[in-house]
Amino acid sequence: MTADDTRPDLPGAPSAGEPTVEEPVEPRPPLPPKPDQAAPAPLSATGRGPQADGPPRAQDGAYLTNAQGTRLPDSDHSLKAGPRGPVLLQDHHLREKITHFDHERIPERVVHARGAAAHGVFESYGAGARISRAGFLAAGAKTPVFVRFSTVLGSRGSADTVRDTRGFATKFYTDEGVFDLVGNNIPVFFIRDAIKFPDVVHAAKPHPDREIPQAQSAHDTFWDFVSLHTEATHHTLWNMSDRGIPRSYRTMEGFGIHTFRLVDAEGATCLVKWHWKPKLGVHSLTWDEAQLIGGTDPDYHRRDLYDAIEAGAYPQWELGVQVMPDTPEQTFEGIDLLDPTKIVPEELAPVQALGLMTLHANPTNFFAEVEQVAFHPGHLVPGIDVTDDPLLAGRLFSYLDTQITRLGGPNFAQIPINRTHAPVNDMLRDGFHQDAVHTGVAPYKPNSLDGGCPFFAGADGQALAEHAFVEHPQPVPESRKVRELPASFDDHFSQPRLFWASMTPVEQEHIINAYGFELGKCTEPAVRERNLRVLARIDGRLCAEVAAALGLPAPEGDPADGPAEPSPALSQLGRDWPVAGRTVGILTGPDTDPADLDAVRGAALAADLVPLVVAPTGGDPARVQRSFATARSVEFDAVLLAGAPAPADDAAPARDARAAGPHSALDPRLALLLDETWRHAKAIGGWGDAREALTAAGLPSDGPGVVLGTDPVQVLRDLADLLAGHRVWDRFLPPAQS
Ligand code: HDE
Repeated sequence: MTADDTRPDLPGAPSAGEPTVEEPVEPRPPLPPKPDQAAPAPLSATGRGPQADGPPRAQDGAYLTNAQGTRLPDSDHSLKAGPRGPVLLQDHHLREKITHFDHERIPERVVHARGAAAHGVFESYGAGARISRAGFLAAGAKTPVFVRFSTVLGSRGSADTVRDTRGFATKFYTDEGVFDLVGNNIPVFFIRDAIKFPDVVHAAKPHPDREIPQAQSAHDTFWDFVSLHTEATHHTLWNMSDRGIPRSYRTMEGFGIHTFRLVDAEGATCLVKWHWKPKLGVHSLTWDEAQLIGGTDPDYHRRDLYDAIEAGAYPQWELGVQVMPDTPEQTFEGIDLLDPTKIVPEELAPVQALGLMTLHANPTNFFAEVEQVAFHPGHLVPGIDVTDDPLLAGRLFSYLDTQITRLGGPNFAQIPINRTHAPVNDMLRDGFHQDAVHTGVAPYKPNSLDGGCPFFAGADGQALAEHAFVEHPQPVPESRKVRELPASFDDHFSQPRLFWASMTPVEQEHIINAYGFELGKCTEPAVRERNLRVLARIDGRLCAEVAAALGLPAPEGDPADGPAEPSPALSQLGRDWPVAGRTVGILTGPDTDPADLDAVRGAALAADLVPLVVAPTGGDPARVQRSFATARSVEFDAVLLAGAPAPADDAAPARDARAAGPHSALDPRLALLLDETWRHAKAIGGWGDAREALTAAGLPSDGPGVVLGTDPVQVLRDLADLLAGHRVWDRFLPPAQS
């Protein structure tokens, strides 16, 4: 007998000498497709080890393995002493699987936790080469980009359509290194000194005792802070405007906020403010829509971006700059360019286009790319430099610092999504998550042991220095150490007045309602009253109407504050925009003529609209995309009544009490859909019995933004014309004016 013969049999294993019975061999399923190893992951020369130049090995081969590459026959049962026995500590696979799972989450971003992102390309027009030596601004240069959009206040799982500022952060993988343009969709900020950032964020985040409300500014601590710290007034006013509730990430402007300094090949400088201008125009939701969507589709903006890219409707923005002379005062037309609570009106310095960005690919893996991307305003390239804006100075510290906690150490630049496309030869060594296998013995300078390598740019002649980042030798003002801001920063109200004066009556109405709602949610009387005093300094009517909504007396304004010159560029109304990618709900009934439906669908697709056909109970998915049970008006930018209204069906559940009662001739869900479409000022078209349907829904068939006709294709064309203005703004006016 050998030693092995004394060993007890393992459960399930054949005993020695016992004949083994071959399991019947089932035909092997086809192997899963291999991931495309040539996928465009940014490459790095940081590491020179065996796996340096590619994404970390993952999902290689057809078989399930553990983290060390050993194949596994079972990952569904832990190792036990018998089927009903205790689990054995020696189950190293169980321990690896559970341990890894336990550590899957990383800390969410302290702000901007909720976001969505996409890959794309930036194509330079060449105009920027006149003011900056940045290579990616040269004529014809094409630079890969990754853009992350975000809300600011909410946690990772919060709703997309909350009233908030949106982040608009772009990583340019240029040949000269990474350039990050970390901007927002609002061109000013709450504070002007980074030392106040923890204060404003603590005030705006949920209350520390119960951790509510989520992703909202409508609570006491936020309004307490902004009323006491009135430099926040301008940003707050933008938040209360329609800019706080964008229709889509695709229809948002982006702003770098701070003034940056561009440096050309000869060393000449100018001061600029960055702008992203969406090709689809700047559009917003209505507040009612935003709230409905928050419930029906909290992922609305994320879905909208991904769906558009999947459908080939690639969103585009032009990158532009307002160019101002780099004078010793760093002011322009009396505006302090170092003050991030101020804009430069476009009428004073027009935005000049430098290139076009197209987002054309969705992320492959949300965590690897969207969650791990690390932006930093200090990621600059030659030709782009910072100014002494004190808010920007703090950001230059904060973004690097935060990644060390969030991404677990100082080597986050090696994570594939963060890797530069330029060769890296740094002297940064070791640390958590070090992927590179550095060679050589002398990661210090000067050295002789590694032959003096790597060399400084310029050591080899002027040509090398051309691609080096050299800080512009900006003179530093002679002064003394103080904890102060310049007196020019003291003006907190001239630009809020300018913004208010630039809004159309509809936009002003929305702002009044937003303040009424937000301050109405505050429970501290002193907070409401103090905010009314702030509003009085912007505009008497704004203050009076918000006070009326709160049932409070309106305080007097400051007579020293006169009216402001409007900047028409700030209004979102009054222009026509491309309708590509906008959705049209086509509401059908049992008697809808299929030929009409085909014609109108074809015409919609030809106009680059997205037609979504709604039938009472759904149908063939190739022809019908929604049923009355799954459709909600907020999904559509406009609706068409394709002839026959669907009659009320006793069996159909009324989803909304308002819709059920008076409109009994219509299916209550259809009546609700029409009612919301009307309330949200969206265009309505129709033919055949559409007029009766509208009447049955209690809506005026001859009201603004309603197009009825006999030719379905012509009706669609008229509808598209209305859509170009985004909404039927007249519907928001009081009845006498509409
Ligand atoms: Fe940020 N900000 N911020 N911020 N910010 C962050 O960095 C910070 C500010 C902006 O999609 C954090 O990686 C300070 C202005 C965007 O990953 C953090 C100050 C503007 C994003 C941080 C500001 C922004 C962030 C959190 C005041 C518009 C999301 C996680 C001095 C120009 C980037 C992170 C993404 C993210 C700090 C003010 C835009 C903590 C200290 C002004 C778009 O580092």
